[in-house]
Order: sequence, then C-alpha cells, then structure tokens
Amino acid sequence: MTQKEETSILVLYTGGTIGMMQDPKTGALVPFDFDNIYAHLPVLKNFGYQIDFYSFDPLIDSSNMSPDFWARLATKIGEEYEHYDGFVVLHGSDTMAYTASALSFMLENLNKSVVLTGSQLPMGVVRTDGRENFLAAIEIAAAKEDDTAIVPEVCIFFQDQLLRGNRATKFNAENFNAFASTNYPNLADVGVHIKYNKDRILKPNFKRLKVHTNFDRNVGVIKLFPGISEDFVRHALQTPGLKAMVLETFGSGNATTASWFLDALKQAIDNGLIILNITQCKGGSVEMGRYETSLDMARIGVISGHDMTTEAAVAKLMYLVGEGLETAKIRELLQISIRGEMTVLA
Ligand code: ASN
Repeated sequence: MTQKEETSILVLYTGGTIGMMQDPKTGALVPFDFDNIYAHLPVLKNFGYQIDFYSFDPLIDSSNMSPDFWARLATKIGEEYEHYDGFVVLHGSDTMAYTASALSFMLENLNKSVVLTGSQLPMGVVRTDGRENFLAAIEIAAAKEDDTAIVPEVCIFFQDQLLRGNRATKFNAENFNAFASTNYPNLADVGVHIKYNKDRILKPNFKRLKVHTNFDRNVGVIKLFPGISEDFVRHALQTPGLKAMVLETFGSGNATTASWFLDALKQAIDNGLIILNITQCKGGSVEMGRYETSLDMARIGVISGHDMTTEAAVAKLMYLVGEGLETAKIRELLQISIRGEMTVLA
C-alpha cells in the first residue's frame, strides 16, 4: 500500500445545507444520500484515501444544534480517534462556529485534524459551494508531515480560508465567504496551493485524547445597548440556576457607569455568578481599565474575556462550569488561553 492509501478519513454528517439536494420528482430539498457519494462525486476516488461516512440521526438544521449533540459528536470522534487519520464534520453554517468552539474544549490533547465545513448552497445544486468546501476539507484533514497532522486542531474550512474553530464567526448569510476570524490569522489559505501558516497552528502534544462532554447550559449572554433597562438586566442576572454570564460590552470592554448597573453586577458576582466581559466589536480586545467606563467593572470582579468571540466564550463557560470546578479555578482558567481561543495581552 502507498502512504496515500493508508490515509483514512471519517466524515461525520450532522445535516445543514451542504447535505441537501433537490428531489428529482418533487423539486423539494431533501437530505443527500452520502452512501452514494461516489456516484455524485466520483472525483473523491482520486484522493486515494479511505473515506468513511457516519450520518447522525436525525440530521438537523444547525439552528437546532445543542450541547447534547456536541456531546454525541465529540464522543463519536473519541470512539473513532485511533481508527482514522483525520475527521471532517459536515455541518450547517449557522451555528458552525459554536460547534467548532465547543469541540475545541471537548477534545483535549487533540493531535489530529477535525475540519468542519458546510455550504451556503446545497450540494445537489449546480452552483453549490459545498463541493469545493468538502473536497478541500478532506485534503486538509488528511494532510500530514512526519506522520503527524499538519493542523492538529478543530478548524473551519469555508471558501478559501481555514480558520481556527474557536476564533471564527459566521458574518455573512449571503456570500460563499461566510466566516471571519478577525482576531487570529488564517491557519491556511487555499487557492492553487494550500498554504499552511505553520507558525499559527497549534503544535501537537502527543498526549492521549481526553473527551469532555459535561457542558453546563446555565450560561447566558447580555448584549448591552444604550437604554438597556435595569429591570431587564436584573432579571437576566437573577435567572434561576444561572452560573455564568457573558456581557457583550462596547468597544474595548466599556459599559454604562450608572450605579444601578454596577450594583446589579456586583450583587450577582457576590452571589457567585461569573461575569465575562466580551466586546461587541468584531475585531480587537477588551482592555478593562483603559477607560473609566470599564474600571469599576474590573474592581467588582468582572473578568476580561480579552479578544474571544461570543461563540468561544459561551462554549468555554459551558465547559468550565460543566467540569464542576470551584469558582476560583474557573476564574483562573478564564484568564488564560487553554485551546488557543484568545490572545492575552501582557
Ligand atoms: N440553516 C442552515 C444550517 O445552518 C444554513 C446553512 O447550512 N447554510 O443548517
């Protein structure tokens, strides 16, 4: 056998637009039958890899994604981890960045590629972007150097960019170029060649994979806006069972200095709630204390989320709270990057 023939990829199909095709009889969009993939995409054979498929049941539009589904996905990757060289996850684009973030925390010591991809137009449509996305995702998931995955990370491939999964955001519902990673450079750029930005890719640690599936859903998000009411903020912070809140603030992490707001936050923190400050800006970082409008939040114990995306922040909180760690330990782990999810400025 050649090296190529020994390469094996498991494709995990969760649903989403990529998996749809037009029923020849009714014209309606129905799930694509991946058992017949070689009939639809004979070019796949040219890779010379062993490509196996696993379909979840039921297939879902990714707007129905949930921590339970993430747990099934991570568990399946864990079960098959030793049997394959790489993994491709076909997923709806709407919540792909959440799933990529969640998987990055669920799969500790990942030393193989897990490439999520999808499409804006169904695979069965002539002008689909799914075909190119799928083929490039396979090639990336199979890419090795010195018998080690070139990208041992959870990542998203869309159009011509390979992005770190927990740095990506869906930013366009129309363009084929649907994802952006504004705070971290692309892991690879794909044109005539696949150019890996190796110094930006996490290094393998060759430790044993550990799968964490105990995510806690008692996490919330408040997006601030001028005029947000005291009632709304207090009710949200007092949600029964709530353990952590992402606060989407302005600019470099700023918020109103109204005393009711700081009182409400302080009361919640004193009662054990973890509050993480994330900026609403798509680029740049929270810098608490830079302006007066974030100084008091830092004083009362709001934690800086630095340049994390909301998707990564939600997933990281669900993960850390779900691990059953002490609040002090969670606060400590929130201030460091554990899966390449944020840049902590010195
Ligand atoms: N609604 C679809 C999904 O996220 C959108 C897509 O895949 N382009 O499942």
